[in-house]
Amino acid sequence: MFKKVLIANRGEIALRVIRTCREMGIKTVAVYSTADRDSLHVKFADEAVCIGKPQSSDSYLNIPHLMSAAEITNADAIHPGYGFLAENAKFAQICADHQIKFIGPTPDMINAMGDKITAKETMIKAGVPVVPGGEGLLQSLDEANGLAKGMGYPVILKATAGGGGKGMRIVWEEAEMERAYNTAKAEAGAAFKNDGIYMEKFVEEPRHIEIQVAGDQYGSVCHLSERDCSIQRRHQKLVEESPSPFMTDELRQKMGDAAKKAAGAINYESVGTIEFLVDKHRNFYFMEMNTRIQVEHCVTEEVINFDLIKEQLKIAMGEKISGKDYYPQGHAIECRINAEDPYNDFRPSPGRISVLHQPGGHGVRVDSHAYAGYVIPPFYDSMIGKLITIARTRDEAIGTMYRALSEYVIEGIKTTIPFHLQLMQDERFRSGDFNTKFLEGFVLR
Ligand code: MV4
Repeated sequence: MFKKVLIANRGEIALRVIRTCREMGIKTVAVYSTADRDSLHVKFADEAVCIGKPQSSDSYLNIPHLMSAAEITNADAIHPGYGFLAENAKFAQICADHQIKFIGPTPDMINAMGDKITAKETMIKAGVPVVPGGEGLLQSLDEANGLAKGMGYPVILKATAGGGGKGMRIVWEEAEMERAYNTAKAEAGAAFKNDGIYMEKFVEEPRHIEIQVAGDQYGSVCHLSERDCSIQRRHQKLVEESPSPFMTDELRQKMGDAAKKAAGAINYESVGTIEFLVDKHRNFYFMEMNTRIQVEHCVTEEVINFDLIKEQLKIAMGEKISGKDYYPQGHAIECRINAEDPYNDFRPSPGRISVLHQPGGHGVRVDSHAYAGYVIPPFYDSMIGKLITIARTRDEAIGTMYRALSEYVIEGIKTTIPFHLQLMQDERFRSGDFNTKFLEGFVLR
């Protein structure tokens, strides 16, 4: 049993972890940069340690500072949240070397999924469907041209060290290949210090549907159904929901089985997510695995009535999972409330929240670290909260969301609320007929 957990993160996820720890009788240590002195996670934790200057590299990404904070507070575990060091195998290893439990998978598991070609090879061996493509790294432009001719255009070039859309290039015809090959390689090299790229057939107008999984230290894995994350803009998710409006019982069974095979192939420990591309014929393909708790975990919590952070802590403490799968009851939708101007290309809008009224009532959950008077610093991501609604049906969850959004008052900064209000009234969104290209044609009025 953990006595004290240090949360190596900030914002709503730090608060989210503190909440569950308090419910479980576990003491918490918040860490904060000088820009986050007045943040709620600092106020709500049992202890708080300043770990440096505002820049993430001086604070939330600074491993020596974090380890010192854990040592002086005598923490026996570290929760990394999402982002920052959550998928950093070196950090997980350093925690292990200091007899501090990293609340997440082992460094080996992080590495196995961090390199996309390795992950794909592991999935092929495990019998998980992957997008057809070349085997391994591309060695030359000639090889790329030959491979693309063989499978037919369009194709996509991806960085093996990438993920989340960084360093990707879609190639529609051979004339574009040389440029795409060179820029993808250069971008990957600059962003990840690894310029390895690989090729896949480009799946057109796919949905992004991911399966939540959990595995324990004894080899059991289960799935906790899906989330539809197709409403994205420049690889930033804006809305997530569970169940997916595109899901059928048969597809859920197949994708759930594939997700368990994927996690089982690396003996996965902790909660994690298998991301799939799903085409219009309901063919699905492994895309990547997220070896962390995700922003959108709340929609799953609401439809399976289950605290995923508690589960993650219990697994880290060596508890067994039941091994049974979980299926959604009702429908949950999450809107990300960002300090961004949706009328101005979603430009960040940091600053002071002068007036705040958060919605409540039946079927409404707000996960946010915002309060009236809080100053959103410009140094970190712009998400200031998540609004989640839960109802019996998708239509009702959308209705509750529209009502809750219209009660939400945030003054002093621009937010994504007007975008979500329009989306909830959009006929195509309401019909469930959308894919990852949906927002390209969406005009805010
Ligand atoms: C693809 C694809 C189509 N075909 N791979 C984007 C993020 C990264 N994880 C992989 N991504 C994609 N990979 C093949 N073979 C389309 C995307 C993609 C995408 C995927 C999910 C959600 C939004 C997206 C937006 C653009 C492209």
